[in-house]
Amino acid sequence: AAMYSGAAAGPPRRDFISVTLGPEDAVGVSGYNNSKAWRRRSCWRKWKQLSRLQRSIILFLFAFLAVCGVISYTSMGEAWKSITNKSLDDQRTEQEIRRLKLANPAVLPAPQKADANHGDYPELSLQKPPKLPHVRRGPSNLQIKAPQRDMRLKTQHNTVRAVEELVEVDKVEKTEKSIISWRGAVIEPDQSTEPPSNKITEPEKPSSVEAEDQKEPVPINERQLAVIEAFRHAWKGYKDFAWGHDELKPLSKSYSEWFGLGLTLIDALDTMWILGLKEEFEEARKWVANDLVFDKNVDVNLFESTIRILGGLLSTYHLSGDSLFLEKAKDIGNRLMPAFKTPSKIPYSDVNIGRGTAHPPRWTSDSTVAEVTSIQLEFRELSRLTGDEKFQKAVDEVMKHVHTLSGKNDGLVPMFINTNSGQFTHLGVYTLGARADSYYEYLLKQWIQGGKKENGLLEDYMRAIEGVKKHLLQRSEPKKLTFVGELAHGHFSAKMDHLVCFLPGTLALGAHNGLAADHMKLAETLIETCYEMYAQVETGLSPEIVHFNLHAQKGHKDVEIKPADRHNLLRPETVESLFYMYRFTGDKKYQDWGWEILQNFNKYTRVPTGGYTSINNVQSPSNPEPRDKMESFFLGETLKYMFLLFSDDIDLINLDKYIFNTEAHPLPIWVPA
Ligand code: DMJ
Repeated sequence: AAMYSGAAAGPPRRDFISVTLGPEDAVGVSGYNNSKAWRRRSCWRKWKQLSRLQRSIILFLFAFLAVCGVISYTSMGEAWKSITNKSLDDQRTEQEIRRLKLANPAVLPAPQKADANHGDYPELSLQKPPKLPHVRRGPSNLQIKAPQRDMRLKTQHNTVRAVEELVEVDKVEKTEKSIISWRGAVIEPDQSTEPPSNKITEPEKPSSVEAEDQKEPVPINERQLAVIEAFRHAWKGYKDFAWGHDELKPLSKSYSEWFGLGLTLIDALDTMWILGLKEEFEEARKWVANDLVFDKNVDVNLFESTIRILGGLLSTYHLSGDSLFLEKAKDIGNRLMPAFKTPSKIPYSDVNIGRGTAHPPRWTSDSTVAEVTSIQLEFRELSRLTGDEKFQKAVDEVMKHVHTLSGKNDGLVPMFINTNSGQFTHLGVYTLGARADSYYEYLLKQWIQGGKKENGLLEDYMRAIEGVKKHLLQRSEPKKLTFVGELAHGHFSAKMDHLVCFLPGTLALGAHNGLAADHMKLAETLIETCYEMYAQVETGLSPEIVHFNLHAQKGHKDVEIKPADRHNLLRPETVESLFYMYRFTGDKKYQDWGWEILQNFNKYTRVPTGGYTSINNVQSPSNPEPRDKMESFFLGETLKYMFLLFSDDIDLINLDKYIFNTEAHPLPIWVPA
């Protein structure tokens, strides 16, 4: 404005009137009293002083500004409206998030925790699903991701984005959930469509000792107490009348000798350990320490002394950890070795453990097939414990030799083998009973003992079971019980030894170890038959041998008994199989059947003054004709399997850690290197 002052000196021009307003303004400033009337008047005067052109321009400018104002008002109103609506939406979204959070509280951790431990929650589960073998199924996987979801909600101010992320996370979770169930369907072994017979599983590591130690002890139940009572009663008879001798004669209150090695006492050692009979065990241990001497001029049967004495000492060593039993096992093992000095390396049946000489029975140079092929578990274990491979070498050679022999019928073996030629003799007769039984049992059990690697053994076992199915299975009348008969030169005989009742248990053990599922089916059928061999008899006790009726006859049951076969020796095979069946199926009927059998032993074979006795006539409840002998396997096997059958503790001799020898002595399954 000061620049224009010089211009005011020229001719007066209306355009410069505004410049002359300065003094007025100055006056006005000095006399400023903020009066509205004064300002109105002054403005109007000034307006009047403007030219028409000036007034038109100003009016035009005002009109233009007014139009602009209206336009911008409209667009700002829209913007405002949208802002207002958006915040309402946001409020709803937050409610939705809260609702979602509450709907799934189990998988969401406490929010503070998520914030506080931001770094503790791994990112990987969202990005990378874990690899298949380590998949933890179901909620545990979701638990790992849940904190991220919550964390994001807490740390994001933009709720819209939070919702987007929530949807994304849910999508990932849904995908992962379905992946998990899909994986489950594929990897579940029981849903496998692969034929189980082709499945040779990797060696399983037995569960750790520490895990067992941490376990709560499972209390002993009523039925187990009844077994303990029965054992004590049997032991009382042995202690009172047969201490240190082979077998109790409970009626004559005396004893019988077979090898003169305290057979019952050694056979019963691990049973006492398992039943928790500490006092009795300690007393028996003292006898072993002070009185058990193998340096004796006595002939022993290789098989019987291996399964009862060597097997009993080895298992007691494993259970108790007491090296006394290992020393004794080494001693008897060494003394039995001369049996293998034969032209064929198929061992002789008898050994003089004092002289170190061996020989076949007087009437033949044959050995029994079951005998020479059922000493392997024990000798192999002795090698493992002593580091001396001679024991294992000797018995492995027998198995390898038998594996290659001709004379088998679809895996079924004859009953005799010659110690000179090494060939089977008496060809053409096939049974799963006496003289062949434990050959089949030990094929499977050696395979398991050695960590399921010796495929020759498995091959022979699988082939033999096919042979049983093809040649020896028939169904009886009227109950259509499946039984295992015998084959003699092409003729089927409906005869079945009680000894064959080991088979359901062995089949079940094989199925448990990954073999064909139809083996388990067969086991279930056969154990029913074995039970009927007791249930259909007047005393509820099985005879030594039964014949099954193949044709229905009025008034006849499935089971027929010949006078020469109606004795019962307190044998274990049926209770043994009941034990396996109960362990693998959990079906209580097997326990109930075993309970019936125990009660019938108590009713017909218990001798009041101590001990139990074999009987001559299972068909006569009024006079079962006691035989006056308690076999060592009644304490070594029958009562042990009863006790285990009634137990619900699968770690009481865990079948994935131990393998029972044919005299019920548990030996460890070798842990794979
Ligand atoms: C036991 O010595 C063994 O179980 C053997 O395998 C067969 N005979 C008796 C029991 O019956």
